Amino acid sequence: MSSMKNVHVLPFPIFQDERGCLIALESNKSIPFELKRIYYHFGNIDKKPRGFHAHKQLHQVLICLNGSCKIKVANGMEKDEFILDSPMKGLYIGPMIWREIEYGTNDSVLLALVSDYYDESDYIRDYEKFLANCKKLRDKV
Ligand code: T46
Repeated sequence: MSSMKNVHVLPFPIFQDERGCLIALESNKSIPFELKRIYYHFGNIDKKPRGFHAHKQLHQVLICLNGSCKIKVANGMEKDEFILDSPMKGLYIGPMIWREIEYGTNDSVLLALVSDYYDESDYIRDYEKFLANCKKLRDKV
């Protein structure tokens, strides 16, 4: 369990019977925000890392539906990492968290449930800028 604010694992309730498993996720309930967008990563044959940015406002839940992914996170002070290797859990990542994604297998499918529409101006894609913004926020409080 991470102590980092704005990052935590969400274990999902599962309905399992002889037909297999079903997980149902709802906005503002199992997903801790109003859902506006979904996207997914797949077909990463060479397992090239993705991410390398933070979001100013966006909330996301990442779920690995197939294969496995390592999610590395940083908040400007601490770093942590999580393995997602089951559709039975998600990783919540809130605003101002740098994320880098490594793929354990080339058939990994990573689903993202997202709190807002795509907006490039919400991204911080430069790590030095990210660190400077984190410091500004810390100095404010
Ligand atoms: C994140 C990590 C985990 C769109 O047009 N709409 C979208 O909703 C998204 C997510 C992307 N795009 C376009 C923008 C780029 O031209 O798709 C292209 C690839 O996006 P990006 O380089 O941002 O992909 P990742 O894998 O580095 O980052 C994505 C998400 O953008 C990001 O929010 O947290 O996955």
